[in-house]
Amino acid sequence: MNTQDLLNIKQLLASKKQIVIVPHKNPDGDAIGSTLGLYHYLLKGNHQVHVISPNDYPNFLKWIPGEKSILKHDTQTKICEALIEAADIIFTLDFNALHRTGNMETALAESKAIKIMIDHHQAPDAYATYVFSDVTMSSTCEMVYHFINMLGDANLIDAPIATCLYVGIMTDTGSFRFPSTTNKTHEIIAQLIEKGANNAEIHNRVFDANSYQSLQLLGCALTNLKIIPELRTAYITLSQEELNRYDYKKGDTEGIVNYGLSIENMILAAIFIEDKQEGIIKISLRSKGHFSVNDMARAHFNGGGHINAAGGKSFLSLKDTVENFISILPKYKKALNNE
Ligand SMILES: [Mn+2]
Repeated sequence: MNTQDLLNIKQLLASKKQIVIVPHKNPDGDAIGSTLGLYHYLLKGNHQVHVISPNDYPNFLKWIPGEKSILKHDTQTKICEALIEAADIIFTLDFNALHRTGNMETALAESKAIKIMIDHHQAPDAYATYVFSDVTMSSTCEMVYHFINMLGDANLIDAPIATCLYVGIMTDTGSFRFPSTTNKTHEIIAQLIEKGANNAEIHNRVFDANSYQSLQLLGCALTNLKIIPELRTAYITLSQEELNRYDYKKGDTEGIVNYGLSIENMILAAIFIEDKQEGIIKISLRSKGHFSVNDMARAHFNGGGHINAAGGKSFLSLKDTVENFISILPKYKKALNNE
């Protein structure tokens, strides 16, 4: 984002505006944290601000300051579409292609509002007037921190904003351990604690929110885990029947894919989750080092993401999806063994 863009945005925000902030569908900690962090900041500018999520999000995020004000497009479609149509400015956070908002795509595309993208995924689409895109950033929350700073408003960051931004940096960096975590990330985290983010409490609220059933589901996933040692790959499957058996709730499978990578020598981990309602297999891919699951997801699984974390989907059955995955792995043998 260049100086002229920043000046324009500053000018734009100098008078009262109707603003809508949108995260991607199935929002995670970074999507909810960044939209709410920006929400609290913009409210200080006397604007009318609404966060509109395409759909619901996991319970472990349902305590973040301002969370109760989030509107959900899938259940509150009319009011959400009216707000989108009336908006002067629409911020899109933690995604860079409008189809990532599911059924909100058309309303967003048709809106005449000035669009501002803040995002750290690869290959942004060209729908926004102003684009703050940086794939080296740990999280969109880290970028919102920079955005507020670049507008000269670091002094406006208070405890609610700090708490929101802390959540997304923490969840997108695997609690500050992924390679995207830099010294700058830690400096920002130090600032956020200084401004009032209660780090110990935030970790407890996000990570110690398991239900008995969700731990049983984790047990089932770990029982299903398979490894292919010569291809340094681990994968997990969860069928719809298994999800039902353990009373699956949104968020219960969050992070399970990472267990595969915790096995010695593994470079690639995948989880395949059957979703009978949508008629797809949801796929999450994780990797270590230079092996790009973003490339793999784009080439084979209708998805994408980052080098070490990506997602996709398959329209085959669960069994056929796994067979397909196993059949393409040998192509990557050299890359997997070079790590
Ligand atoms: Mn993110």
